[in-house]
Amino acid sequence: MATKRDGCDGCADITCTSTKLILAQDIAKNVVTAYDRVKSRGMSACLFGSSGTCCRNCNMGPCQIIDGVEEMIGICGATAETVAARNFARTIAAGSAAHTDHAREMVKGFIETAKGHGPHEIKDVDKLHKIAKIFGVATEDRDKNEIALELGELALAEFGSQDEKPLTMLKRAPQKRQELWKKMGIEPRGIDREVVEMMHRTHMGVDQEYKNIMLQASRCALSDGWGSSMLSTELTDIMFGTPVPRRAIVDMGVLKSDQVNITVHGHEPLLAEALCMAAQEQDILDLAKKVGAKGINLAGVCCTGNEILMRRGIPVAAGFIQQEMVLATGAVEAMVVDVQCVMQSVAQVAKNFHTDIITTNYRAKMPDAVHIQFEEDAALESAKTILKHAINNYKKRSKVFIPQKEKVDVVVGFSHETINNMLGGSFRSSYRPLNDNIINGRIRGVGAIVGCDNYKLSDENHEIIARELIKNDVLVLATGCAATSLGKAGLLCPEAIKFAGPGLREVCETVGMPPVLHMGSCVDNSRILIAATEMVREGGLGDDISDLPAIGTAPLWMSEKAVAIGQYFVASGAQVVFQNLATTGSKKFHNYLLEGMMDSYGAVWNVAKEPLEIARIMIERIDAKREALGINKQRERVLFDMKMRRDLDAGAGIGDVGCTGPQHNT
Ligand code: NFS
Ligand code: SF4
Repeated sequence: MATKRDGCDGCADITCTSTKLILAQDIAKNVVTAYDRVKSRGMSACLFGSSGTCCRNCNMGPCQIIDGVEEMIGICGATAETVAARNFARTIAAGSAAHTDHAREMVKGFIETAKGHGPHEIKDVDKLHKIAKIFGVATEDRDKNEIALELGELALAEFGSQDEKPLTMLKRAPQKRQELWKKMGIEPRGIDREVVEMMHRTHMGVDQEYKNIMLQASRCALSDGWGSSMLSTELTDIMFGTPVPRRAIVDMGVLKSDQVNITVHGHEPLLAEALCMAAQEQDILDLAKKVGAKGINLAGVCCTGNEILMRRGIPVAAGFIQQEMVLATGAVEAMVVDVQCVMQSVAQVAKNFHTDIITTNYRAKMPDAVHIQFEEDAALESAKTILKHAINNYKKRSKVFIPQKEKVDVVVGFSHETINNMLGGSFRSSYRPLNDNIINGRIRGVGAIVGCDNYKLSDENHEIIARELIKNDVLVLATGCAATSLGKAGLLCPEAIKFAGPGLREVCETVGMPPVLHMGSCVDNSRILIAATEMVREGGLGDDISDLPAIGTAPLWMSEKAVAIGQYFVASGAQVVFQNLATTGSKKFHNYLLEGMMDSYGAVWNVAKEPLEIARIMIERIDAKREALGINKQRERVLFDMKMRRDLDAGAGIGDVGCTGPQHNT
């Protein structure tokens, strides 16, 4: 069993200053964290598990396969490549399922909103019209709720569709990519169906040809990226507002010593939005006063944090690896959780304090937590019940320690629409200036840093990669816990342009944007697909996503969702770099991911351990694309002429938006 270290002696591998400060406190002395568990396990993992060649898909096994050793294939004859591909594909199916179940809830919430039920309303009518058009829903002379209802029902039908016709959002992709998917027979049909087919095909005795397994894995992943995740992002934007740039704070120091602190952890913004609304109601504020608190302080953890950060400017207290630490401050009255990335250990950490873990979703319960079901049809009432429970805990609070390192401002809210407006101006918004600056070489290319953090690897890796990229004039897009980590590192503010290379700095300075753009939560990686498509459509950078000087990485991936994202990026033509993949046990299959997929998709998976090596691969791939496009020569420095400067100045830079600040403390 893992034991707690003395003080902070063993914290050398923890890079977060706030985490170190908290763990060094007396009040945290009995807190056992995942860092301790990583240490006490000695980090040794089963060789077969970590190389992808352990199969327990039937009861003749488990079979541990050794590549190339004849007597070490499966009892059923399954080879290393079959088993590794099946395991990899199942990881993708699980990741897609998580995004899909989340998205389904958002679409159902959207339909209820369109019906006029619940506390929310249709906020972004422009986007409603845009998405309605994609779905063939008439918009002229129609009430917004009527349009939304028809759209919502069509969207919901895509989950269970049994038609052979491709998902509607696929037609947003570049024409050439759509044709490729069609030719390969991997256009996703029903969103749920692709997960079911993936599970079926990886069942004992079904698909036993690794390339064929990966065709379905691509279709399943595409049903996530261009299906469920994209629906979730777009319909959530329509309901809660498309993010616009705003300033906020990211750190555990956002907890307040004189307020009721409630951290919202998980993924579905319906719960978080309802909590934000309920926290502003007078009866709730009165109750907080009655127990002696000055107010209610909501703070986000993980992707739910990113959702409310992007749309409301509510601070993010912690990314994935700080979820236990935020409780170890003793300052949290309740951690309200829904689904995904919530570690079972938080309930044990909470036991050291007055904190309650409140589970809210019937799908996700936990021993030692309090369950208060969040009823979507009575969202505000449910949210109030949850808040009241938290407020009542305030009186039980004893000693707290809130780390007060210098707080770092972040600027967030870079939806693909924002990027469009910022660069092109709101009246003639376009990706033209971005494309032009890539073509003339001021911006070398685009690098996406996405995904989780992971206790087994240093949190600093995100920062090292991002710094190296921006230093080399690569514009960075970030989502998920990677974005939180880059925010804490101070790279999400316009001041970070001092770390950028001269070309990128010049563009960012003129527009007033940071060199690292926070695009949202993990489902919002679908925004990156649209941004990439817009760049293709704008012209001058090839005619498919695979032609763009752009590449993604999820260096500290932990969740199965990250692998689903990786595969939908690759199947969409965007290369990815991961720190490791559990596929090395089959040479054939591993090489297929790293090289073989290039012929089919024009993109592959890359693997590199060290952060600087990851950055190097990203820059090399970007340069290779520049070369193929014939724009590598233009990188000799071009100074802005007055016309270009004026054009960029006309963009809706963050200077125009100003600081909207958090809206939760009253
Ligand atoms: Ni993405 Fe979000 Fe974070 Fe990773 Fe988990 S919170 S959906 S999976 S750990 S980025
Ligand atoms: Fe072993 Fe084949 Fe069963 Fe897998 S499916 S456990 S390889 S017998």
